Amino acid sequence: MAPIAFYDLVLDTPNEIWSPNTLKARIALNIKGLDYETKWLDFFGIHSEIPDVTNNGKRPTVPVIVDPQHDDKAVQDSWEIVKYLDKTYPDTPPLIVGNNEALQFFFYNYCNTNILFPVFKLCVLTIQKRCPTTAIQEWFRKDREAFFKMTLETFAGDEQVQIDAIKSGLAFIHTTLKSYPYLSGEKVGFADVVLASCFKMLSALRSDLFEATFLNAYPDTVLRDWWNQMEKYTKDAPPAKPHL
Ligand SMILES: N[C@@H](CCC(=O)N[C@@H](CS)C(=O)NCC(=O)O)C(=O)O
Repeated sequence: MAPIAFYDLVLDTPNEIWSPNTLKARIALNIKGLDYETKWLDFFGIHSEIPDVTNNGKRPTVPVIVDPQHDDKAVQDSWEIVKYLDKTYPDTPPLIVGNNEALQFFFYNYCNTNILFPVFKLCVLTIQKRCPTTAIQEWFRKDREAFFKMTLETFAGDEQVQIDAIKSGLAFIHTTLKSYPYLSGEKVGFADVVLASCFKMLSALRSDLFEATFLNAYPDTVLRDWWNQMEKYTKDAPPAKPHL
């Protein structure tokens, strides 16, 4: 059977997994053990190719998946992709478990504001430098500076301020993981997918800050133990099934 086509965003290093939005869809595919093939696009490729894939008139972004098992259905947006995969592949591990869709959506938004936003500030200058061509570097700076209404350097701000913000955003996450193996309870769920995408982004783009900011944010192994369970889902294919 043809694999699901999964569109991801590349910087200057082929096959490098780093983007927090595409990671949410990738981690979901990996937890579910679904077969997929990554199609790497740079920022310009997103704008030239995705409109023809999605045909929905929306601003082109990744992740997008195209599912050949279901009439080549195209789904855009990580949250929509995870809901689609749960519904379409009910025999795979569900990520929005039971009747908790709104709670998972709450955590997704919590994490975007309190963890991903400061992580993005720590990474933004690296992303800009590592866009694969000078033209894309210039476009990225212009586009984001117009959006944030300030220079990227001003937006990035003081690293310690971002690290402190992440630590405070992690407080109740840490409390939760002291009592449960996953943020979603006994089994991995979408909240874990969302947080893991932030961990992976920082470890890929700012490995110099990763341990101190996330793994050693608290003087115990709670966050490290959780990451040890999650990291295997951030790779380019589902983890190998154990031989029985
Ligand atoms: N809410 C969307 C956000 C997607 C998004 O912003 N993706 C970025 C890559 S990380 C993108 O495609 N940007 C294209 C652009 O900036 O023009 C999701 O979760 O899928």
